[in-house]
Amino acid sequence: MSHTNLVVLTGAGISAESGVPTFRASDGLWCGHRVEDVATPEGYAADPALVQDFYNQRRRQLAEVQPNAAHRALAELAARWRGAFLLVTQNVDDLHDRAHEATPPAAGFELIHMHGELLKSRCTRSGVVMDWAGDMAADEASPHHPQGVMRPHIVWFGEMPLQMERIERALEACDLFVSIGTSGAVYPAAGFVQAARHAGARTVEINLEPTSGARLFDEGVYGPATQAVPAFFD
Ligand code: BJW
Repeated sequence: MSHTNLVVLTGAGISAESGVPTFRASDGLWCGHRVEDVATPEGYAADPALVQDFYNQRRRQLAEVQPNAAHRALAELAARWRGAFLLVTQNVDDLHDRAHEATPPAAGFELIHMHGELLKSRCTRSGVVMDWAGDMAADEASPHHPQGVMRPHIVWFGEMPLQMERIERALEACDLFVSIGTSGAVYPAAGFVQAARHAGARTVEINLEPTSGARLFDEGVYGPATQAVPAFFD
């Protein structure tokens, strides 16, 4: 490929074949919960124990899943890519991290978890982020601030996604943008394709099926990520 500035956006579809559930199920529930009850600051304020339990359970599930061929194909690409490569994931799992640990990337690669990370927690007062060290209680005291508690390091609805300035800079400079396994239902990630188009990038959607925003992409590659991603980057 003759491109040098690559931005890849991934969503739940890339981890689906590893056994991590996607978000937008037909029954409107996500792991049996209404999204407003567990993924909003209001839901957390109303019932912190329910929200901590939900995330504790999902953290435990992570131990049972492994990166799949799509994560590995991106890690192999990052090892051989001679340019800037920003991988922005909306996923809070650590499957990209594990794939890149197994196949270290070349210089110029960066991974951003724009919606946070399941295996981290954050002090509500100081903002200090810590590695998760076992199940968290509803009122887990923060070691960083006398009035702080440790909450999940997750970007809930209505909160600002992480490292947006860095992502916007990369989109302004990119010449290839590839969106993998995301429905494009959640902003600001759903708007990245327009920013990439504005920069003059070639834009590609890889997904199980065309999404409602498919017309915004120059190309679509449809099929399970474990087959479509390695084939596209081969
Ligand atoms: C496969 C596959 C296989 C399956 N192979 N493919 C009205 C209009 C516009 C915006 C808003 C609005 N009202 C509110 C907003 C803003 C809001 C928003 O977008 N809401 C929408 C619902 C409309 N956004 C926010 O609040 C965000 N913050 C924000 O906007 O701040 C202000 C701001 C302003 C200006 C600049 C910047 C910021 C925060 C969003 C936080 C999202 N958080 C969540 C929860 C994380 C917590 C957790 O995990 O516990 O993040 S929501 C959930 O959705 C999660 C995901 O990262 C995110 C995206 O989902 P994703 O990954 O696309 O998954 P699915 O399930 O939707 O799709 C999977 C796809 O894979 C499907 O297409 C399948 O076909 C495919 N697939 N198997 C390939 N094997």
